[in-house]
Amino acid sequence: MKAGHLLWALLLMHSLWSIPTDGAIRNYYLGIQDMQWNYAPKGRNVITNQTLNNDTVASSFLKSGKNRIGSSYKKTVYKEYSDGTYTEEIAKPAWLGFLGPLLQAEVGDVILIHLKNFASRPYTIHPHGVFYEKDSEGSLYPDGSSGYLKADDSVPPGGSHVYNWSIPESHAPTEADPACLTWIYHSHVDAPRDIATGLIGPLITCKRGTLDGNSPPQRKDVDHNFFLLFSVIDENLSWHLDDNIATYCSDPASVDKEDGAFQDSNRMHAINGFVFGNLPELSMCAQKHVAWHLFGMGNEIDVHTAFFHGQMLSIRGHHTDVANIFPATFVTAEMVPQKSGTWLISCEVNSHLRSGMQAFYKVDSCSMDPPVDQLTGKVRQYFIQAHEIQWDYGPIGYDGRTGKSLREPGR
Ligand SMILES: [Cu+2]
Repeated sequence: MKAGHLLWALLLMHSLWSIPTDGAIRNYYLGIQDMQWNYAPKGRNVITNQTLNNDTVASSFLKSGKNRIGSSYKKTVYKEYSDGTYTEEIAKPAWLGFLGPLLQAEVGDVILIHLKNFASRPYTIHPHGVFYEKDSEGSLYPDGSSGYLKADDSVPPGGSHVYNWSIPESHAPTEADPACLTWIYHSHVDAPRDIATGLIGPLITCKRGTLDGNSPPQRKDVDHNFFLLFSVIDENLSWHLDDNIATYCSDPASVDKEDGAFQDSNRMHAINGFVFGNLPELSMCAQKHVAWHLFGMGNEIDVHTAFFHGQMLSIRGHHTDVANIFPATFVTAEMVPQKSGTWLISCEVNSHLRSGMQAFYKVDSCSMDPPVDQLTGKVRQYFIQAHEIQWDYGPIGYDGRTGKSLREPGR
């Protein structure tokens, strides 16, 4: 080993182990890997139960053709392994889609991410919601750092880096916060393109005593823990766009990458990378405590209103049934489902709902007795009929501001 390399290694070891912790040291072995991803593995619109041949909207995103990629894309994602040999992959729930594995820690803990890049471009891992120093930020920008402080900024193909993150009291959930806060991690060499390519995953930081000692740790305070990314994933930004055109379009030469209709066909209105109800079932028991960790990423189109049909959510101490999600916002919602059945989660933004941003969640009774009906109020009846009417948006007939008639042509 050259003297310079030895110095780097020593400085790196110093930076890794010098943070004192009274909590656990949580090691995660993450490999960055290429994969093929299908946004609609069931091959149909599950919400309307239509085949693609009978559904012009769904097929405009999902059917491949002469100059259309269709439902499958090459992506690059984070995968978790059991140790530093990166040979045994740790399974994750199917509903997580292409998201990376769940990372979790308590206040006082240190998270060590052993990242290895098996893909063909430089990538990193950059977290939200935890403490890190310059050697563990994972973001490439001109911050004046150099030497070993720069090694985290871009991990080349075949390279690796250990990122050291911690959860000091300054980053802890407050008394008024839920037991675990919702965060994410993602690659940040070119963040918009890295994330569109698939490099994003969930992270939670919890109050002390929330996680049990199992591997992986389970939360003691809730019965179910779900993570949903609402994002119009823009495959036009993916590093693999040219690859995907070459692989999936039957006449790649006919593709015009600047064509608006082609670009629209690659904007996948997804929840965890699934569209049109293809998200594998999110199952839970009635009367149990459910934590929903919701987050958004993307562009100005990524204004999402996630409506959980049939149940009530609690967000920041308020009851609601819709969660507001914007790019890089992280929402922790709690639910105690009251009624069993299959229920819809849909983004209420019209064009998003129409373009497939919907999924099902299933509440089973799990032999839990329903709560005793304690309603003591009145029964209030309303008799409502639907009518067709003629509606006039300007009944006074003139512009109230200018006084000019609304009826004259050209006004
Ligand atoms: Cu939306």
